[in-house]
Amino acid sequence: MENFMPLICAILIIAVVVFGIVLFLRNKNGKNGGKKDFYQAAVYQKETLGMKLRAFFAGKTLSVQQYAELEETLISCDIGPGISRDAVENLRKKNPADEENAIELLKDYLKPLVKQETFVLKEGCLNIVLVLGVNGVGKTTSIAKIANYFSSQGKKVMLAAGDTFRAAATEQLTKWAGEMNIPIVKQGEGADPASVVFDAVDSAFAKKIDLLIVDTAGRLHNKKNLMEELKKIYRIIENKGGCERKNMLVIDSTTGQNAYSQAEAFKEAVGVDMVMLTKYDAMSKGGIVFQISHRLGLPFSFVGTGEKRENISPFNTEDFISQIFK
Ligand SMILES: Nc1nc2c(ncn2[C@@H]2O[C@H](COP(=O)(O)OP(=O)(O)OP(=O)(O)O)[C@@H](O)[C@H]2O)c(=O)[nH]1
Ligand SMILES: [Mg+2]
Repeated sequence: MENFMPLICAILIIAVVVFGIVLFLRNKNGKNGGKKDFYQAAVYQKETLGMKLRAFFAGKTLSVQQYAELEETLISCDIGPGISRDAVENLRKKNPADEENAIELLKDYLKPLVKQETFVLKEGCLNIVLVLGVNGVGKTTSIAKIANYFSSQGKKVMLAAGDTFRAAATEQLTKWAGEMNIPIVKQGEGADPASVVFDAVDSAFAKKIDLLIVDTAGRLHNKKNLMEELKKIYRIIENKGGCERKNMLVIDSTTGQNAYSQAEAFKEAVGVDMVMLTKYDAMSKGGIVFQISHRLGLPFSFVGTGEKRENISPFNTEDFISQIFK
């Protein structure tokens, strides 16, 4: 037995080292090999702005230093340096009695910065919504949600598969259309999206559709290509008519500062008339909404709160503010 002791010790040491390496790699990459799924990500960000602020105040009246820290806290929630500075300056002047009072004052200050605009269909004519957004934000899913929202109100809805860059994109939209039993206009992978949209608008007029929703690619070979393609699609919609045309930008609420740059880029390229905020389920982030709405002047129209087609509501600023300060 004694002869085997060094061997047993060596095996034990190797086992401990291998176990340690495996644990380290799992922690570093996450269980899915680096891909954090949405709900995992949500767990990491469970703390709402309200919770952060209550912990921060904890019964104190604030010193100059603490007002500066409060500003940092707001910035860390993606509310942006300019808005955060002004909000804290306003709060300092009002000299809140306690943390709940401070939170109410902050809410009152921030509420008017977020524009809400309900999207209402014009009656008896063709409304066209062109859906914009970078890849993965939830464009295709949001299209299914909006389609379901209006078709369950008895409106005639049609989809256009304008993302011809990925084969799976058209398949995904076709699946949604099939489930909802609504028509879709599509062509093969690699087809010219402008041509898909051209056909779709003609077909929508012929079928007396109330709402045509156009899916677009979120990524092409580069950003310039994407924006040029969107401009081309936009021009077709503009030329062919429709009584109401809206460019709807989709923003993922789990994204921070980058979402602002996305909004700026799409606004500059083709204009943005309304925004849909997605993945707002189980999430408390979304501070970027203040910057997008206030600095770029864009109104929010819908909020997506899950992966099912029923998971959509008209955006409501009051609810949004209550949610993030919960
Ligand atoms: N939890 C949650 N997931 C969502 C929501 N909206 C979309 N998703 C999910 O986000 C992922 C990407 O959604 P897509 O609709 O394919 O996004 P996309 O913008 O069309 O992506 P590309 O076509 O690649 O540009 C999918 O797994 C959706 O189920 C939402 O409101 N909540
Ligand atoms: Mg898509």
